Amino acid sequence: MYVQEVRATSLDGRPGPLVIEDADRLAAFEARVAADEFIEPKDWMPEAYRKTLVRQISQHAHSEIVGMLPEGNWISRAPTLRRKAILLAKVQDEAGHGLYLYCAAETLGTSRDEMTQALLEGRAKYSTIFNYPTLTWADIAAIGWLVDGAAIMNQVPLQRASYGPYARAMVKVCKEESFHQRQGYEAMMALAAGTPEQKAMAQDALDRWWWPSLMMFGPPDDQSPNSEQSMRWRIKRESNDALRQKFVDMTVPQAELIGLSLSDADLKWNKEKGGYDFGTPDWDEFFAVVRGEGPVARERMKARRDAWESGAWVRAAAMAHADKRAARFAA
Ligand code: BYC
Repeated sequence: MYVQEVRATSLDGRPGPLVIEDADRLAAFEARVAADEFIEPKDWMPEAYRKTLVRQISQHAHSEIVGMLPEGNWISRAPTLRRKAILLAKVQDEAGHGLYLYCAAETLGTSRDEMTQALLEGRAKYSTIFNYPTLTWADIAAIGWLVDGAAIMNQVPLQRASYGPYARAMVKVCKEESFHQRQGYEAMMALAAGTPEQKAMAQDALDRWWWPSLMMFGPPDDQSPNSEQSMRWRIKRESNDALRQKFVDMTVPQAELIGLSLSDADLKWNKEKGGYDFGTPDWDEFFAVVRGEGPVARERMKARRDAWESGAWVRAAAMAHADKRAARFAA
């Protein structure tokens, strides 16, 4: 039997213990991935693959849950009953996405408690986009249109991720995100066709959310330490830059159609490339937000911490109830 030493990475990015992997099993695993077979929870997998998945899926789950905060903040201030009903449904969907994703991550041997602790202690990340404030109603429209639009672009390829539970969770998530994107665009369209003040509010929201939306796809490919391995394992199917380009190409005509402009002097159609050239996001800002220095990062983490602490009695009651039922069945 051939063996191979693999240095696993811990959840917070520190080098983990040396793991001795069986080279035959590793080769069989890589062949299955290359043949586009799904890897399932009980299948053998390299430790580094498992850790990478826990990192990405848990961060994805945290993003869904933290992402409820900026929108939830506007439920009571939605301008009409129809908009309120739509926003309520959308925020509930995000909670559902978080739950499917936590469940998918749990199939890899971690627990909800461990993942939550990693978030609350700053060892696990959530999407940079949710560290920006929602100042006006138009921000809610912009989030639906741009943030959910970027999320779909990123998540459609994840439906073919090599890990079965993650890929399958993405199928339902993508269907719902598609509705989210459309309702956001429709709300933005209504504002852009409204009074001059409403149109100015829509334009202001677009100006503030455009660049952070481009940052959602992650750092440029040449500064993305995880991409190469994740692409080889077919967790990621397309690179950060490729998805960012697709998002720009999809969104520019949508902005034009409703008479809004994108705040990018370098934006122009490139005939040879068949896509738009566009400016460079402020990557220093991106890395600062990733480090936890975003404009409302403290408020977001405080809200999560408070929710976890004030929900402790609910978790304890649910566990006590489950224990009682188990004891009754065992008797
Ligand atoms: N924000 O090597 P890279 C939603 C980190 S929620 C924060 O390219 P990777 C919604 C990255 O983690 C949908 N951190 O990493 C919800 C890595 O650090 P670590 C959210 C970021 O993983 C409610 C380092 O930078 N979607 O739609 O190969 C309401 C280097 O990056 C970000 C997902 O979570 C970022 N934007 O690729 C409305 C999608 N970008 O972990 C809407 C799933 C990078 O090594 N995730 N970093 O310490 C992914 O597809 C990938 O993880 C990423 C990054 C493309 C984001």
